[in-house]
Amino acid sequence: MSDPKIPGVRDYDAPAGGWGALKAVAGALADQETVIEGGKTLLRANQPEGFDCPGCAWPDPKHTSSFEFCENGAKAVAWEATTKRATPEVFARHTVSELLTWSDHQIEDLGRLTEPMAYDPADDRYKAIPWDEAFSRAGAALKALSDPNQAEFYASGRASNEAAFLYQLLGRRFGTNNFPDCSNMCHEPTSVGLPDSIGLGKGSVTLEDFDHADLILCFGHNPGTNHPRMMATLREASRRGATILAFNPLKERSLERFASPQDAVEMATLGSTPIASAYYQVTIGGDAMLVQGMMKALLAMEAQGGGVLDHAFIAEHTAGFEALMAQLEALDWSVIEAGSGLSRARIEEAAVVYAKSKAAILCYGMGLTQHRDSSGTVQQLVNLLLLKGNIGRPGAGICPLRGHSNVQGARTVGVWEKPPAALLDSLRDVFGFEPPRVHGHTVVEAIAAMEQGRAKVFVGLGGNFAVAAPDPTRTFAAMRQLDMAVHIATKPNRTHLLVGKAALLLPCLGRTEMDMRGGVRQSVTVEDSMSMVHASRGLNPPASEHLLSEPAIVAGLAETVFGRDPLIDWGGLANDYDAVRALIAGVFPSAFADYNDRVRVPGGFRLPVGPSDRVWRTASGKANFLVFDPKGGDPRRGDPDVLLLTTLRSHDQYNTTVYGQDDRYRGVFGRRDVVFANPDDMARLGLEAGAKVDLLAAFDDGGARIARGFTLVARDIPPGCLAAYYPETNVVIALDDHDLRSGTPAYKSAPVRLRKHEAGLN
Ligand SMILES: Nc1nc2c(c(=O)[nH]1)N[C@H]1C(S)=C(S)[C@@H](COP(=O)(O)OP(=O)(O)OC[C@H]3O[C@@H](n4cnc5c(=O)[nH]c(N)nc54)[C@H](O)[C@@H]3O)O[C@H]1N2
Ligand SMILES: Nc1nc2c(c(=O)[nH]1)N[C@H]1C(S)=C(S)[C@@H](COP(=O)(O)OP(=O)(O)OC[C@H]3O[C@@H](n4cnc5c(=O)[nH]c(N)nc54)[C@H](O)[C@@H]3O)O[C@H]1N2
Ligand SMILES: [Mo]
Repeated sequence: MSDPKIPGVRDYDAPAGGWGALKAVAGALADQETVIEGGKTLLRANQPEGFDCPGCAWPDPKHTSSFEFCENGAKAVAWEATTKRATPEVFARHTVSELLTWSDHQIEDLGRLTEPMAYDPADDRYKAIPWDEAFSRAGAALKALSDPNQAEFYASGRASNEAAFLYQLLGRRFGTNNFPDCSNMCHEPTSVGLPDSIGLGKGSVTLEDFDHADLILCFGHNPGTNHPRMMATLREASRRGATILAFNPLKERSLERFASPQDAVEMATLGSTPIASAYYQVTIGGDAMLVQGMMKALLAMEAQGGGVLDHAFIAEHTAGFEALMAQLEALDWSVIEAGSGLSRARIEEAAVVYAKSKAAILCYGMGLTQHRDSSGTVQQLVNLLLLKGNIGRPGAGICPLRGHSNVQGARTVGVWEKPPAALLDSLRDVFGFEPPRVHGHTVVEAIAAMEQGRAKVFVGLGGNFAVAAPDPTRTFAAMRQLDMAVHIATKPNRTHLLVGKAALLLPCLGRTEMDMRGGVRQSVTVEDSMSMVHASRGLNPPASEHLLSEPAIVAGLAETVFGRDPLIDWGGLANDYDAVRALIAGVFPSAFADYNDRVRVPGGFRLPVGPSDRVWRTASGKANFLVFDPKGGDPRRGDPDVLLLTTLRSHDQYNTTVYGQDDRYRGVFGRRDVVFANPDDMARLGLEAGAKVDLLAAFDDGGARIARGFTLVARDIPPGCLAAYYPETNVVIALDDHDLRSGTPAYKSAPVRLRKHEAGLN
């Protein structure tokens, strides 16, 4: 349906994967000048003796001996293992103000940071300083605070368990639980919603379960781009005869058809494997209604013929079934149809497929978690599974697709602004200090604190905080208020350039690089989406001789802040990650007992996951059916001219890292300034395909939050819905528009108005 007259936009007919994917890998390696080293490096990703791929948190297959091809893993590795360098000489040539005029791609494409640097306001440039001076400046800024809660310790999800554990220890020893982390923008509704339902904020399935499922439900995720190794699993399942259903407002190619680059026949014959057998284009934010509709249909089927629900499971393992039944009975189909954007007949059709299945897995991503009532929506997904006993048996369960490769592990080892009391008690007992008990800030709360001057020092362990967050108008200004920002990073990005009174860039090793500490080649460990913990060892020589590992940088900061710490031997820990793991085992004895031994077994080990064994650590001791109780209200406020914008990743980006300008599977090439819209909406609003439009935040009294100059592209997307790329459109996401329970910004349902682009305002 794309208009051929729009430059760079066309229909993409090929399946996901295939030759396009192979060509793209070659291109990524050449562009980053990593052809030879990168090629070798790639062969070591997700191998028993290699490094954990920084691309995503999908688990490794059992047989890690054969190289598993993944286009976007290759891009992530090439981007890190590049030969480009952002040296002090490069920073001498450009002021920070000048760099701020560059695109996100250009800033990061400067390459790897090579030396610690400090911002010099007199000259508006970052300049090299020695490590000891960097540590003492950072330490002095922290020590100057009158209250430890004036510091924010942000973490992105790439840091290893060892780095993340030391980081939370640093923050808590300092006296705060202010650990805003990328999880707050990502799967926080999973961490908040699932514990009330099943007693643990993590997925219940293992990779083996996918071999036994006869039905896989895919809600709000785009695996061909964001979890490409999952495509091998979905393809296997499809070939074996399992049914796959897709629930997504956009027709994502990888959920339709996939050609495996590993399959010689498929590649030679240009064949492909169909993935989803039916596609449900739910309206943006309509999933909770859709799932309630499916459950209502199941109850009706049960009432008619029976044999649909798992009554034995419900009786033995669950609570709240009657309340849910009563609520669903009272719920009118007209409300369900309006809320989901799907007809009763189609919802019943999906329910019939589910009713007939023997073992079902439900997967979900950001399309579910980034709305105003996402924690409650996640609980509806669980309800659907519980009705048929689909948690805690082979081939069945819930599968949240985590984002960053170690975001789940960082949370497990304590990067959590709302730490459970047991964690704090354990830290107290192991280390002999009293950790702070008051809960800390989420990302959104941290920005508000910075804005109001309640937070004065920001430390970032990776990530691109300000660009990932909503509302750059407020967030960028908040960064500039800081007394000190300390960025531990591999590459420069826009957040580093939003300087306040002082800023430091501390360059670190990446996953692909050899980490020599105390004369020993160290391994770190990570946890994937399915609670498997395994070791990761880089093999490349470091990008610069001045780089330090993340654990060493965190320990260096701690030594400066605490001086000779009688309780924690920071320097010793920085040189011996076995010793860090021994402490993790001490703090979490039931999960990490014999950590060092178990992680040396190839393939690692699985952390205890209660729901997998039908152990429910909830208040009722059962898995709870929970009634949907939305708090967010209608984001459109009943105004028919307000559309809901969902913000997406292209195929050529990793979050805020934009590798290139193509989004191959959506048929967009050489540009990112497009907005996909429903043709009827376009006609109704008097806008034509190819028109340049502005997206105005709908309920912005100040009228300042406008994303300007996007080209309108007609797409098969439900009425009232728009889609465009993140982070270019973050300007229209309000900071206060988030899931009330988890604080996760409503990045996937921003209320906006469209208008013809006002020339001259670009
Ligand atoms: N190559 C690559 N890999 C990545 C990342 C990356 O940027 N690039 N990012 C990593 C991170 S941190 C994360 S969190 C994951 C993200 O992985 P995904 O969860 O796949 O991320 P998104 O691109 O945000 O896509 C969300 C999908 O949800 C759909 N969607 C939007 N709104 C709705 C809705 O209301 N309902 C439903 N049912 N669907 C909806 C969109 O059409 C899209 O297909 O990937 C990780 N892996
Ligand atoms: N509109 C909109 N906004 C979103 C989203 C959305 O879907 N829509 N998604 C949200 C989600 S799910 C997430 S997770 C966040 C992502 O938020 P972040 O995790 O903060 O962002 P990234 O873009 O992943 O961070 C990239 C930077 O990490 C640094 N880096 C890379 N590797 C390493 C490493 O090994 N060590 C260290 N120390 N630094 C490293 C580099 O400097 C790079 O510039 O964005 C959120 N924002
Ligand atoms: Mo994420």
